[in-house]
Amino acid sequence: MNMQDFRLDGKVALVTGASYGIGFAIASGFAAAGATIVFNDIKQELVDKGLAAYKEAGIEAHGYVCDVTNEEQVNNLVATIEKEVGVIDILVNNAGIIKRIPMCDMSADEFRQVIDVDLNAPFIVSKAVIPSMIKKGHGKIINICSMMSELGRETVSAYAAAKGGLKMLTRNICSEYGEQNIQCNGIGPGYIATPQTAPLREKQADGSRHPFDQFIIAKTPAARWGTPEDLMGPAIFLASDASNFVNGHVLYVDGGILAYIGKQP
Ligand code: NAP
Ligand code: GCO
Repeated sequence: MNMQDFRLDGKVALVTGASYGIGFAIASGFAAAGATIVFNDIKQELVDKGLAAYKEAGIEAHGYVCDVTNEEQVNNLVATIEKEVGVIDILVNNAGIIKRIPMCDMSADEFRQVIDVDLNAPFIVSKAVIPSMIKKGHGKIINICSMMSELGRETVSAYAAAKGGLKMLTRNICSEYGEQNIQCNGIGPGYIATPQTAPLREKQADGSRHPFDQFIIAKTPAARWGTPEDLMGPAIFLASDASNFVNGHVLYVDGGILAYIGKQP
């Protein structure tokens, strides 16, 4: 076993929607392992914020504005990265949104928006990077899935449909391109403290914990929310040569939620 296999030196990694949150942490972990970091976000203002945050962390990242649901923008992004930075060795489909609305109150348009960002976009971005990965002879794609790739919950019908679909897209990319030495795996984060989940952790007027916050602590054997940094090690593993025979797998990083039936009465 060569510990160098866990390193990412000389690799170019694109992490989508990585100005902050989970994407930022994963990209920072990749940088610590030696990779060159490229990220995009949907607005210039966010890209600027991201660039400043990477700089503060001592990382020289390349940031671009790109809406991952727009195929033309994505193709231009990938062509620009290849010209300005190099061929993408590692793609992390991280950009995502959630709408917490009971299904019968949700419009078809709102449902489609979630599917568009959380499922169609990983298809579009993966499709844009795979041809160059094939030419280069290797590639790593990591799709950021969810507990909702396995479980349902009130109010998240579109998100669960998209993340369940993303798990199957992961297996399909593995099936189609495994022979070309492309490994496509997923990471299924548990409940992670980021802006996306901030409304679920808001303190009550009397200063007590939000009931959802209490529910998650009780459902998680680790008895805490995850942090974006909890995802760094698993992401580095799946991006590195140490995982070259791991393909089509979803690695759940959830403090044990999926293993646990819940506290006995
Ligand atoms: P976040 O804090 O909301 O960050 C997501 C990023 O994606 C934001 O910068 C967002 O920009 C960007 N984005 C959204 N739509 C985009 C588009 N069309 N094109 C480009 N960028 C876009 O979310 P997070 O909590 O870090 O989550 C990251 C990923 O992990 C998501 O796929 C999420 O579903 C998944 N996840 C999160 C958790 C959790 O507990 N937090 C758990 C499991 C899975 P804006 O700020 O403009 O929206
Ligand atoms: C929710 C949460 C989840 C998490 C995460 C769980 O409303 O239930 O936001 O969807 O963000 O995806 O893995």
